Parts: sequence; C-alpha cells; structure tokens
Amino acid sequence: MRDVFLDANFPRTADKRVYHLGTRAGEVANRIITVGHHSRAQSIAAQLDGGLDNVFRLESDRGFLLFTGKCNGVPLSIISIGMGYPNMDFMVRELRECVDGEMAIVRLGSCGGLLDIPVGSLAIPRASVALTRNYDYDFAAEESESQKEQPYRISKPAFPDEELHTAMHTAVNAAKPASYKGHILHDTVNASADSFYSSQGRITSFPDHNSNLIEWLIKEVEYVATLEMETFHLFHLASIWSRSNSLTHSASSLSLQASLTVPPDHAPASTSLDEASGARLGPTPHPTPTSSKIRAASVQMIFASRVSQEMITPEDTRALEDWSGRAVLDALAKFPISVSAACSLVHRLHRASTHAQGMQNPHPNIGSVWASLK
Ligand code: R1P
Ligand code: URA
Repeated sequence: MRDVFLDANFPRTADKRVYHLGTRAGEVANRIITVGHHSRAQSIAAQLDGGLDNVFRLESDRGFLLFTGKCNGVPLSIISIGMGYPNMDFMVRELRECVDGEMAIVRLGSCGGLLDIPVGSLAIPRASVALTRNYDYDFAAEESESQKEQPYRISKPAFPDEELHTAMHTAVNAAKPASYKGHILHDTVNASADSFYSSQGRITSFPDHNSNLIEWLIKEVEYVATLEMETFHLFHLASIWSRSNSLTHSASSLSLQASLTVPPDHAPASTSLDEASGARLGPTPHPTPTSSKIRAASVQMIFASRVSQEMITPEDTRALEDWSGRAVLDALAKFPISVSAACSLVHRLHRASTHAQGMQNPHPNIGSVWASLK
C-alpha cells in the first residue's frame, strides 16, 4: 500500500518522511556526497567504515538511493539521484528538511570535456552557468529564418563554497595515483545543460538548431571546460539558501520541529499539533538565530571528450570513481562544519547529549541511524 501524505505544500508522512526521497530526520548526515548513478553510490558506500554491511540503505519508490554510514567515525551520506535539474532540486530541498544545521554537499559526477585533454581528467569547477533550451524559439522553423529569440540561453554564474571547493581540489590532487595521466582542473567553469542532447550541442534526429552551440558557449563563457546536468542547480540553491538563511532562519524548521515531540508550552506559536503523530507541524519556515549554510562543491570526471569524441572505458571509469570517491569521502569527513549550526534545535533540546558528543560534531546521535553503526 502507498503511504498517506499530509500537507500538499510539502508532503510528508505522519512520521515525517519526505515525499520523493522517502527519508526522515536521523537518516541523513550533514555531510553528503551526491552522484547520478546507483553503482557509483554503492561503490563509494562500500568504502565507509565497516563496508556495506555497516551502512543504512534506503531506496525510494522514485529511484533515489541513500546510504548513510560513517567515514573515519564521522556520519556521512551518499545519495544517488539520477539525472538533471529536477532531481537535484528534489534532493536539496527534501534533504534540507531532514537535516538540521549546516550541510556540506559534494557532487561527484561525470561530464563532457570541452578542452583538448584526456578523458578520465577531473574538473572541480569554480563556477557554473545554466545552459538551457529556449522554449519560445520555434525549433520547427528553418534554421535560416530570422527569429527574434535565440534557441538557447546562458545564465549568470553560480559559485561553489570556496573552502569546500579548495578542500576537494587539494584532496583529489593528493590522492591521484602515480600512474594517473589525466589533468586536474580547479579554475575552470562548468555549464549545466537541461538536456544531454540538444543543449549540449549533440546532433540527433530532432531539429535543435544547435550546430554552433558549443562554439557560442565557448565564446560567451570565459574558461568554460565542462558540460553536465546538475552542478549549476546545486550551486544555485546552496548559495541562495546560505545568503538568505545564514543569520536569520533555522535550516530545517519545517521538518525537525515536526520530528520531535515538543511539550506544548515549549512549542513555537506558529506550529500546529499533528493529531496522528503527536508531533508539532510547522507549515512555514520559522526564524531562529542559528546559522545554517549549505556549502556545495562539484568534482567532475570527464567521461566524454567533445574535442576528440573519445569516451572513457569501463575499467578506467571504475578506477577513477574508486580513487576520486575515496578522496572526496575522506576530505568531506574532515571538512569542518560550523559550530554555531551545531547549536540547533535538536541540540538545544538535548543539550546533555550535545556535550557528550562535543560541539564540533553537528550530527546528533539521538534517534539517528548512525548511532547503532560501528
Ligand atoms: C548524463 O549522462 C548524466 O551524467 C552526468 C550528467 O550530469 C547527467 O546526469 O552526471 P552523472 O554521471 O552524475 O549522472
Ligand atoms: N554527462 C553529460 O551530461 N555530458 C557528457 O558529455 C558526459 C556526461
């Protein structure tokens, strides 16, 4: 039987599972690696402490696959989301409601390369633009017909978190095997397209008016080097969240208030009681004085060269995912997360356990899946 979801604005089950990812507070760590492919998620999860036998695994009926475990003792989640902006949007928004305090999210994804460098190279972009199809353009018209509209649009750039970006670049550089022949770029720009085909300049049987698209992109965007489909949306959501929430709003006031049963006289005035679960529901985000940045970065593996038309081999894919995944895991586990974010709602309600864990670790153990892991 399908679950019953409450609240059309932000649907969740009575026990506060989000609509598409199926997760709830306590199942997702503050440090997250996001990938597009289930097998990549699983091979990274296999490198967590104790391997796959020691992780929490949850696959939603929408195809999102989550692993939560520990890396060198630090809780960390890996999520496979599939492809494109909409899936990145589901992931960031729904996980935001399952995690209190600061979040650090690193995408480890594949991409196409626009420079004449070997496939298997890595790029850690310092910015990303959105490259999107313009639906107001008449794609059925002849290419030569003059139209007021351009067939594609390029957005202004969105940026990663500088410290997380540097941590990822340092980590992959240090971890690269001696035999590695690829390049590691850290100051190039990425373009995230809304299609693998038309808005990445691939020619198919559809009339896409894209034969000059890559040339145009290179002319318009200085230092552009990679094309993929999610990084821009991750950087965009993370940076607008951080700018608008860093001082005034609690990260997950929608969910974590709801996931805890708060005595009525301590409940914020704006919340209402959910009869079924006995939990407090906060239908609108509710300001608290905690800091709650979302820090984001992207590590991109160049699987396809748009210059030589070469594609990476399965063996090289496995090797690259393996060592770069290990490097990203270790660096993310070590990456400091703001102490002020740790003093969040969960911690304020469970101050004794916060002291026991130390404020450097914002992952509360109470009710979490990692509390019972090795
Ligand atoms: C297209 O083949 C997919 O590969 C890239 C693109 O962004 C798109 O999602 O990333 P992943 O390998 O993470 O899926
Ligand atoms: N992913 C993309 O989106 N494009 C490529 O060319 C390769 C991987």
